[in-house]
Amino acid sequence: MLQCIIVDRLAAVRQSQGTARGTVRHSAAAAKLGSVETLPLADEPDGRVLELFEGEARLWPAAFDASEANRLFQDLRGQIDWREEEILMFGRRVPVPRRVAWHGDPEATYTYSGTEHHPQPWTLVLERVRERVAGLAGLHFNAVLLNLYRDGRDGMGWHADDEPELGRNPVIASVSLGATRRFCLRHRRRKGLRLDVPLSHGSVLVMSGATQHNWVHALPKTAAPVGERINLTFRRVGLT
Ligand SMILES: O=C(O)CCC(=O)C(=O)O
Ligand SMILES: [Mn+2]
Repeated sequence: MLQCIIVDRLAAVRQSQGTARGTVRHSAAAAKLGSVETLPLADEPDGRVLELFEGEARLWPAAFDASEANRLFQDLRGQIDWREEEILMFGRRVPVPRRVAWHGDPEATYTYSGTEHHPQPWTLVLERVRERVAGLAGLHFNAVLLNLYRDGRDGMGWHADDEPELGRNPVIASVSLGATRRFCLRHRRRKGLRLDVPLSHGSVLVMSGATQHNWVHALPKTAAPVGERINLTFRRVGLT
C-alpha cells in the first residue's frame, strides 16, 4: 500500500465521490497532525492525482516494474559519470550532499545554484526512460537532471524548480530508483500546508500547473539506514 503522510491541519483526503478514483486533495476539513492516508498501490492509467492547493501533481507508484527498475538502477549507477558539485552559499563554495549529472539535447544549458550546466549527451538507457516518462506526462522532455543519494546523509533542501529557462508552469517528471525516500512538498505562503510522499523504486511523479510557483519541495536527510537512491527529473529547457 502507498501511504501519503499528511503533515498539516488541513487534510489531504481521498475523494470518495464526484472525482476520479485515486485523487488525493487538500480540503478544509479538520484532520489530525501527522494523519496517514493509505491508498491502494495499483497504478491508475493516468496516475494518482495529488490535487494540491494551487498546484498539481500525479503519481504512478510502480510505473516501472521491479525487474525493470532494478536493471535501470544498475545501468545508471554504473554508466553515469556521477559528479561532485559545489554551490555558492554565503559567498563560499560548499559541496552538495549528493552526486549529480546533467544530460540532454545540446542546447539545453541550464543554470542553477549559480552554475551553468552544459548537458552530456543522451545515453540509450536515458532515452528509454525519457520515452516512457513522455508517454505518462504527454510531453517531450529535452533534458534530465540526475541525482545519486548515497545514503541518508545525502538529501536536497527546500527549493522549487522554477529557473527562468523552464518557463511558466513547468512540467517536471521525476523517476525514482533504489531506496524509498520521503519527498516533501510545502506551500510557499501557507507553510502549514504540507504533503509527504514516499517515492519508491520505479515510481514516477509528475509536477505540473502552478506547483513550482506556489510550492517548494525537498528530500530530507534521514538518520534511518537507507540504501542508495537515484532520482531523474526530466525537464523542458527553453521549449516554453
Ligand atoms: O530526489 C528527488 O526526489 C528530488 C529531486 C529534485 O527536487 C530536483 O532534482 O530538483
Ligand atoms: Mn526539484
